[in-house]
Amino acid sequence: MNAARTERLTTAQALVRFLTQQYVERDGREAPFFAGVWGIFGHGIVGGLGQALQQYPELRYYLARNEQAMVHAAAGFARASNRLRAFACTSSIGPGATNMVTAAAGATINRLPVLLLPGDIFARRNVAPVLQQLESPFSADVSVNDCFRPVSRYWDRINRPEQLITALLEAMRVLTSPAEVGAVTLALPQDVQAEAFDYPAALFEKRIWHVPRPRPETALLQPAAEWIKQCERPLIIAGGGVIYSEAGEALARFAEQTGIPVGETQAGKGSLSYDHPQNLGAIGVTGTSAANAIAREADLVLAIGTRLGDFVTASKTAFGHPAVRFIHINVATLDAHKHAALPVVADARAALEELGERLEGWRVSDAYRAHTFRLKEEWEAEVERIFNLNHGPPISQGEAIGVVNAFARPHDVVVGAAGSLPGDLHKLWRTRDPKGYHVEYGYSCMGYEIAGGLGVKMADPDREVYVLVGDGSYLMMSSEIVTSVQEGYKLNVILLDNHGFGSIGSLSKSVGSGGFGTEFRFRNPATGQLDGAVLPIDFVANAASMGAHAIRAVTRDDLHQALEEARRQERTTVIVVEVDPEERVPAYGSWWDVPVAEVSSMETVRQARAEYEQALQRERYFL
Ligand SMILES: Cc1ncc(C[n+]2csc(CCOP(=O)(O)OP(=O)(O)O)c2C)c(N)n1
Ligand SMILES: [Mg+2]
Repeated sequence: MNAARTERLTTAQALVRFLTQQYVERDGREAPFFAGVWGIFGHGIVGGLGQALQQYPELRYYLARNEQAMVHAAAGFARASNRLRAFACTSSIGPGATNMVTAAAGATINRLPVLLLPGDIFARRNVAPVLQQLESPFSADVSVNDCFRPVSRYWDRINRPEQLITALLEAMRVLTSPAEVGAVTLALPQDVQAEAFDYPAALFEKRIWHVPRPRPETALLQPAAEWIKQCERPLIIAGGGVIYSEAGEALARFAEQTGIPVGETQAGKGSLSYDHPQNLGAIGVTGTSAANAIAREADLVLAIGTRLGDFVTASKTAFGHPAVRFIHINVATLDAHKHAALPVVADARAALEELGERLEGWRVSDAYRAHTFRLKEEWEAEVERIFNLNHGPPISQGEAIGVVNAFARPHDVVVGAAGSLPGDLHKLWRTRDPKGYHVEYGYSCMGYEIAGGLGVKMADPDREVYVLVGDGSYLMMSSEIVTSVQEGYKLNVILLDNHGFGSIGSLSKSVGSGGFGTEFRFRNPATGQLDGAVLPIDFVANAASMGAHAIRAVTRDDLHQALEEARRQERTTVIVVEVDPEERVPAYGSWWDVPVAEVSSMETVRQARAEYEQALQRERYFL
């Protein structure tokens, strides 16, 4: 290799050339890291990155309809690929860029790699202010792209062509690190993108990034094994880290060997097949009666690869044993130390294997096992009850989920994000494949569903993708139906229409506000409020107008037939089902801290506040 050899390229051309040469390797399997670049061009990138993408079609360009949506698609793709593949996303300067901020936050919170390449204001400054420039009276070096700083795990602005050289290596370090991963932003001033520079040819050689499986320290494994041997009622919480690490089989072996039952977080659902006798299902606010009962009694919690967010911990009320202790296997120290856990900073699979060896011959008591099996059976009976309600029409959302679940094949994927669906799916969906459940619940971002589902489909087109979306989320962002039609990636979208924000409506009732402002109704001249007739929204016509095959289903049978019809379709199909907002899936012994007004003129609020103050007493510190 001649270190002095250079290639004269624009900054944008160099960037694209570099991206085509990045590979990742884990467990000896190697693959290109970038699947392409999503983008919506504007004056901020059309002559820079736009030109480079045209010149190098080996990095495929995907035209999206909304910048937020394309970053969701990129995040969905990365999650479905166990973070071993990713997309870059490029936008013009100004509104195109800031449209990406929401989904960038979602990617970072969900620990997913996405490379963001927003155009930026001129580095040379002389023509400022340019169209869409945010002017700051105290600095010429501030632009709207500074909004990406808190939502990125790495951020840089490429004010000179040669800055790209070091920035790209930093970007790749973060994007391929299981512990540091999140959105990475390289803001690209529009003049610099088009500027030529003599780049070292070595920058464009194939580069393989090894994705590590850090092994646990003996000094921590030893006490971890001791703690487990000393406890009587242990519980495993399986988070997304189990799935990203492809540790499902190691977890099953560990659980079978030790007899410890498992609860799953949203990101961790699918770690074990739903019918594994030790899988108690969802845990936390949206958890099952079985997992939540065991959490209340557990004297030791072995958390694996979870953020331990408030939905998992039921706002720190889930764990009731006075002497409960935590062991946390996690690649990220940020997570491993939560709840003052014994922080086993390591890859999930590596740690489970080594911990399993140290627990050879140890097992929970038969009485405890029998107890967990009983709870599991009770829970499965409850799912059957909900799936077979035969309510309405309008049918219940729970039974609609049952119909879709029974119809989907084991390796198909259900996708969801916000509203009442994540809770219902977390509880009810019977997952039979580690990649079969994909609900975005780190950011719970309305609008993720269809866009994220597109990314999931692109990651593995052999799977049917079932996007379950509420009417509210659909209205917020359904634009990527067009993109799915454009690219020939078929989605099955099941739109559950309850005429408004069912989830927030019931939350509003629980804080004493009676559902105020959460239903999709006409303004009523008599009251001045939004309590008129239900808004007539024709979702079937709306979906059809974007090129989807659209079907209305009223009964359970209709829904089943519509799913059959969708399976025969080659293009995205949207099935619209009205569901009864009053027939909800209940909560199972859990609580979520949503503050209630301390003083109010309304009796319902005062009542809710009194209950709230009671419930707050159960929140704990784990020190
Ligand atoms: C972008 C965004 N805005 C607002 C919210 C707050 N929020 C959570 S769920 C929800 C209502 C969702 O309505 P819909 O999709 O119809 O689902 P439903 O609650 O009816 O099941 C709202 C407004 C959010 N999660 N994301
Ligand atoms: Mg709704």
